[in-house]
Amino acid sequence: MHTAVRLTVYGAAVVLLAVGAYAAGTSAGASTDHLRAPAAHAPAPDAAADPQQPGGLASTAGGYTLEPLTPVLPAGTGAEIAFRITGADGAAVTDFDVTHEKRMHLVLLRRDTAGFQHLHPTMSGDGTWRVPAMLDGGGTYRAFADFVPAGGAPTTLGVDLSAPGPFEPVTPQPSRVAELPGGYQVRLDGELAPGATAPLTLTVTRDGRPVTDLQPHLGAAGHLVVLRGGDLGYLHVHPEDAPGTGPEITFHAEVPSAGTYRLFLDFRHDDAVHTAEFTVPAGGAPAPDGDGHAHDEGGHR
Ligand SMILES: [Cu+2]
Repeated sequence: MHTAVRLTVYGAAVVLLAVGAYAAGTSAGASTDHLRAPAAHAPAPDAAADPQQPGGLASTAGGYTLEPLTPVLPAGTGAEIAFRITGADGAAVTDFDVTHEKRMHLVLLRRDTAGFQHLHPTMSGDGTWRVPAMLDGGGTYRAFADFVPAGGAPTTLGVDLSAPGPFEPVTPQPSRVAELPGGYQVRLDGELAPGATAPLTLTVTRDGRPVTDLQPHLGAAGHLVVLRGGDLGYLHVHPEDAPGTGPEITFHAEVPSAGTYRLFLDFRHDDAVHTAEFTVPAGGAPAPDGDGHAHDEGGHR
């Protein structure tokens, strides 16, 4: 609890510093768009009391440390990620609670948010977790370990991993409709509002028809990971009610600040896991009211 508050205050200070530096450097030509950003971040004291702050920004929190054993990985297939979670005494932790059907969830993606993977490592007796991964090119990757130490609080720690070689950076544009292999389409409805809990509804169709036989995945109808653009702050999202079978999956999401968020939905259908990704702004100018044309490209603010 104390750690979370401290991190929050520190995060707010960094944001203010960054905004101050930016304003100083561009004061002559600053547009109102840029001036709006500091206002959106103003209620930092309230946010400090909000327990739902992004995780994964630090490799150490609450006395636990994510220690990568493979800080450099080969690009392509054949990579194996290995890591340990150590406690305050430096020893590897070996006792974890099961959450969402697993003792460890590892989310991996490149720093530019390409190549999202949600993996489930296995632990050997000495507390070393290992999992094969496929890195689609070189670059800096972010790995998030999402776990609950036995009897402890849900914890998300993050580290950077590197892969040698070139890559083509992606710059995701706002997008609420994901087209997937196999004829799947997933549409995201709902708005992210800084500091407020908002329902998000994801609707799955295949070849234009609603999918009504989704299979349970990690004990739910789907699993959603939300990351803040820019720093990849990792947000916990809570699914609504009991697992359904589609076509709609509803989550409650709360984002701590204005900005652009990346959302990754894993769902299971036809005995395979599919991933749909979205890019959604929060705060700032109100979006033009959606009347079903969420995927056209007129989303400039
Ligand atoms: Cu998982």
